[in-house]
Amino acid sequence: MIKKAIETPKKLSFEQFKKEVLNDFKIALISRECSILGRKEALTGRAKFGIFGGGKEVPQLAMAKAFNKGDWRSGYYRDQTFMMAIGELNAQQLFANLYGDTDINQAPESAGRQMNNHFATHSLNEDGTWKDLMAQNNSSSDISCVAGQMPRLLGLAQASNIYRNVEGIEGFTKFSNKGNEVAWGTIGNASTSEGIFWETINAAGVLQVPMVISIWDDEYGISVPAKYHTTKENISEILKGFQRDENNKGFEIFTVIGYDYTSLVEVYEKAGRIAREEHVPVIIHVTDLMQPIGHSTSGSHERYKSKDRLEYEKSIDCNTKMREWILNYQIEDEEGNIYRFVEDESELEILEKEAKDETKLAKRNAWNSFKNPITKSGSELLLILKEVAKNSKNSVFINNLIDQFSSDEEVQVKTNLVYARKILRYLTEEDFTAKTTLQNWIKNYKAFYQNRYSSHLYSQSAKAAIKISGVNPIYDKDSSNVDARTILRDNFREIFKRYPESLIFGEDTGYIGDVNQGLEGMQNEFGEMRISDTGIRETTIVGQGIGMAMRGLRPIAEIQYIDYILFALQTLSDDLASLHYRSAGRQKAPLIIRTRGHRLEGIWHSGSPMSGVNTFLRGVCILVPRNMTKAAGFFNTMMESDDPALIIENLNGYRIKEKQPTNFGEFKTPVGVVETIMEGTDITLVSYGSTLKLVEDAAIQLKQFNISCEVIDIQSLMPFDLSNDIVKSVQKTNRLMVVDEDVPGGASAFIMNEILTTQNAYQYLDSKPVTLSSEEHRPAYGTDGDYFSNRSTEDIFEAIYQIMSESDPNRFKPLL
Ligand SMILES: Cc1ncc(C[n+]2csc(CCOP(=O)(O)OP(=O)(O)O)c2C)c(N)n1
Ligand SMILES: [Mg+2]
Repeated sequence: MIKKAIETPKKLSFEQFKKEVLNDFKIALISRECSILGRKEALTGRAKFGIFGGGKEVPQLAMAKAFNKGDWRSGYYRDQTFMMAIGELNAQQLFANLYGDTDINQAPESAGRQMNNHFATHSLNEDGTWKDLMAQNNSSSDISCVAGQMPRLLGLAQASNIYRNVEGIEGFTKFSNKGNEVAWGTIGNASTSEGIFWETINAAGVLQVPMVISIWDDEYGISVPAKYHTTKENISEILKGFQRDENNKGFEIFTVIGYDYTSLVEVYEKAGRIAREEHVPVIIHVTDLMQPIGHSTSGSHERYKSKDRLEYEKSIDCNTKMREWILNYQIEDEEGNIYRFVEDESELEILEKEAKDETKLAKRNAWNSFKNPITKSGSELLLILKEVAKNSKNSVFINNLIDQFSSDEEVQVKTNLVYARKILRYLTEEDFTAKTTLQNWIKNYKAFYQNRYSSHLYSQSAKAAIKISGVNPIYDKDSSNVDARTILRDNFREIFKRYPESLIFGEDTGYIGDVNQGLEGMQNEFGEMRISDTGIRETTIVGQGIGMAMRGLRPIAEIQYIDYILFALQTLSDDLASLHYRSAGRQKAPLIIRTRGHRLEGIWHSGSPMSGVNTFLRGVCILVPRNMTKAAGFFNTMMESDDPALIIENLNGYRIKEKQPTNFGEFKTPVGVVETIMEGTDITLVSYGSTLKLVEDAAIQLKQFNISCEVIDIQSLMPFDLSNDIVKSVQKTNRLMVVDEDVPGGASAFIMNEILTTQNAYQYLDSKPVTLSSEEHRPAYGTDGDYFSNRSTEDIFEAIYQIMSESDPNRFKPLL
């Protein structure tokens, strides 16, 4: 019996220490076994692809020890051991994810939507409401693009700063305990070459956020060794300039060997403490890691690693090293008693056998859970098909397909559907009960799985943007006309008052109140934590927003001009837009991106790349208000919603006069709803943003030529005209023109497709439907550059006149 505590990490009694070490080792063993068996599952075809965390087990055990409830992880595909060690992943779930099980209870990461080892915990209940994030370990949902986890990591960490320092949000106890939460990032050595890694590091140093970044260094990025990736082949060496000192804030940087269990535990404990207590970011460079089974199932590393290298890697395998350490460990107390973890190797062999057996069982269970519903449906289908064959004149062909179906061993939902749908084709000329049964079976089965794969692109909760009704602005009798920017400003003031969890940040957003003064005076009123300037770094501005929104705050991230959104497009598209979808509705980031665009005059500061954002950002509401009152209304709507949104203000609209409403903070522009701003009978003109003003002017001028235009403001490109109002207009006018300032075939093509084919307007047309867009090149500089690049009122006038002239040349003689 051990009588006294001896010197062990964390001052545990020896028995506690031993228990913890052996428990850790078992997790490492199970994790390794998962990697080995998982690889086989992919190579034998049960899984499509596999990527695993073998060779990086031990440091992840240490990281898990320093991780507290309420903390966040933002990492990548190697972290299975960590997820197991914090209790958020077991072997069965790992295999369910690998098979692509669509049952979220089996495969909680993404319910079959992502490749395996893209980890996630659930922040949301099934109805989209927040869980108590302080009562659980949190992992933000991974993305495959290496380093893509970094911008979000910044925001996850920054949320702690906000919770610690901003007044009025003390009650947000589901999300934070006075900002004591750490965001833990992981990244591979090779991925540190990505620009967003450096952008995030710099921003984290400036912002002094509680993040701990682990760099798992196995000296390779797939087949490419470190000498092609990293200057001096040493990431912590080149990061040294970020080290804090007595005079300057910065990072704390540690380097630690990846198979040295006790040093790792010590370093992680220290790192966690520094980040948590001091809100200082920490980098841990974990060296001497390796890949026991190569990079992924796409290839084998024997192709590109020399024999010597492979031998060397074996010699530094962290699991083997930990095993040796356990075996050789002994400690003596003051009375000369010797303590060991195990008496001899046989104890470890038992542990190893247990790990193997448990993993095998977990794999089998996961496979059965994946397979059973599919084969069960297959059996049901088979009965229906046999009945169909009995009744059909084409039974020879059908029986042939039934035979193929019965012997088809592929376990996929697709297999069932392929045979069912092929057999249905043989029944086009026939009518009997079994046919109806088959038709219904196909419809229901397909709908069930379609939903499993396609739900939750947008919010499905009570706060979905499309469920929030519009509220009109109210005007006094003596409402005056004011500079439109002040409408935004006064509305923002109301937002910041109503939502203490709201904040806005961006380039020139804080001190001067944005480049167009839409936030004039707000920093004075609400403080620098909430209204703040950032560095020039669009991607991490968005990352701040994503991370903070995932932790219950309501950030508004400002991208100064829409032209520069391209810098952030990767993060917006890969991370923000896909978050709710890829987590099957279990994570959300209700972030608002504020930007300004359209018409200024110059290749940049003038763009309207709407087709780009509209295509890349499915999952985000794309809102294109025609004036600042409409824009303010969209901010109010989106603050009530849990969908993310991009709101594009008109760059040339800030100094235009608009009537001042009285109900700031309350009027709401509805999402997915168009507005008819001029009624007419000859042609429907559809546009959005600043072009709309030109369309309106042209329509007024055309009145004098007896051409009556109906002008519709789209307002919301995505979602688009949910009640199909545009087709109702075309039904009346029988003519259609879409005008915008994107490239030809850009957003106008999307809009035209929606109207003609989704809304079926093609059947009401008497004239060719026309799109009028800008030139293919970017808009040239100056007034004339604009005139020759974008469409002018004259262009719009003539294009409409031309349509009318073609339909009635006698009445409308050609102009040119
Ligand atoms: C942006 C991006 N580029 C390329 C890839 C393809 N890719 C996947 S993993 C990988 C290597 C990553 O190496 P490293 O960061 O060292 O991590 P490791 O796999 O070695 O742990 C590459 C190039 C990707 N997923 N994302
Ligand atoms: Mg690597």
